[in-house]
Amino acid sequence: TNTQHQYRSESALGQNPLSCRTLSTRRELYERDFPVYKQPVEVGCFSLDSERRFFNDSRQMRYYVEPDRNPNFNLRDGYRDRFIKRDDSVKERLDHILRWIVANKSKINPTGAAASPRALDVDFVTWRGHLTKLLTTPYETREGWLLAVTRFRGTFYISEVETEAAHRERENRTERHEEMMYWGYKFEQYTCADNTHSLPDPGGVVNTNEAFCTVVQTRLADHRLLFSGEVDCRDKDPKAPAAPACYVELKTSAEICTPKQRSNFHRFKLLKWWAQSFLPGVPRVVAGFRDQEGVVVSVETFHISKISHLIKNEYNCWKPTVCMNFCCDFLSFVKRVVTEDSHRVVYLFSWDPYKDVTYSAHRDSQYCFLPHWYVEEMTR
Ligand code: 0WD
Ligand code: CA
Repeated sequence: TNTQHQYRSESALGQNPLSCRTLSTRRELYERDFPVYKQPVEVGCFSLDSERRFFNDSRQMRYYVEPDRNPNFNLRDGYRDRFIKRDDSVKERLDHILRWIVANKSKINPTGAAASPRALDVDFVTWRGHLTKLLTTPYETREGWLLAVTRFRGTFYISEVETEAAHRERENRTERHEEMMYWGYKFEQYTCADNTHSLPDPGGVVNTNEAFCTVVQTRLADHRLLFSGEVDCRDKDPKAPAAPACYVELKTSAEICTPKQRSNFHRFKLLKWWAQSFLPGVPRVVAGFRDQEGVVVSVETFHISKISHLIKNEYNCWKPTVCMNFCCDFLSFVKRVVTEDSHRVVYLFSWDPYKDVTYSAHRDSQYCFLPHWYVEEMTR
């Protein structure tokens, strides 16, 4: 088995195993045993208010109120007159996570590590959403990605850069697409209350600046990870298990009417839903299925631990082990490539569907993303 393992890890490194300049994303290369992925532990949280201001607390936490199985929620309500949309041309990069780290340094460093040359006791800091993209890469056929990596005091920071294609897509969205992006947030408003005793307020304003984010620590094989992800709401029962097990992810999706639609839902949607919630240890997704007019006609709960069974009957379907092994090998690749430790250097990893992952290095460029306030705070 050792020989086999070596064979696999070498063939994943492009045509010439000695050069190690590229990383293959072919699924077959990642079909091995599921890697160690430790139960994610919540080490903190933060909130972004209606003006996108950071708070080192859970003030934006919301509470799940189970809707009717067939609720007839109108997701188009309020789009014109009760919607404040976050400015998505503002690139926040890792800033909110870095603010959380500065405010909570003692929580992630073992006591007495102050004198150690390593500022943080983790290998990688990133957004959960960036890891989701890595997990789904072996199955992605449409959208590529660009991930900027800086090694600073021994820790690798990973921050996404918008691709040309994603930029064009964002600037040329149709009115229909703009409105459909609102539907997911409107569903949250129908199913979330501001506190444990209150009810959802569908008559209120939807403001997408507001967010509650969890910060979790875990380990994938020998990679120690610290990442943050936005959480929609939590179980309002005070006896519910501790975070992240009490969290609920909310989704909307087109209603399923044909076997073909069901198959596509299993093959593409459930992959994204599984990857996103499995990473931080969020155990369930509540899905609102909507018709063409944006009316939620049914609601269903999906347990993340059961999704891999649901998809087993699908021909040529995605496999959780391929997702996790690819992510693991990508992080190992980053550790091998990103050798210079400097906040002024960015290694840009680039991937397009049906291609290998490649990289380039940039000093003092537009890609630098660690803010001065962070570098200063972590250097003294
Ligand atoms: O490129 C990105 N994805 C960036 C995200 C760049 C810089 C910042 N962010 C941050 C924001 O601060 C936001 O609060 O994204 C945070 C969410 O991070 P995440 O949890 O890692 O992102 P992801 O898992 O992709 O998305 C979770 C939710 C989405 O819910 P659905 O159910 O649609 O997956 O976060 C929202 C969205 O509601 N969301 C975002 N919010 C603000 N900015 C963004 C974004 N760029 N992308 C998704
Ligand atoms: Ca959601």
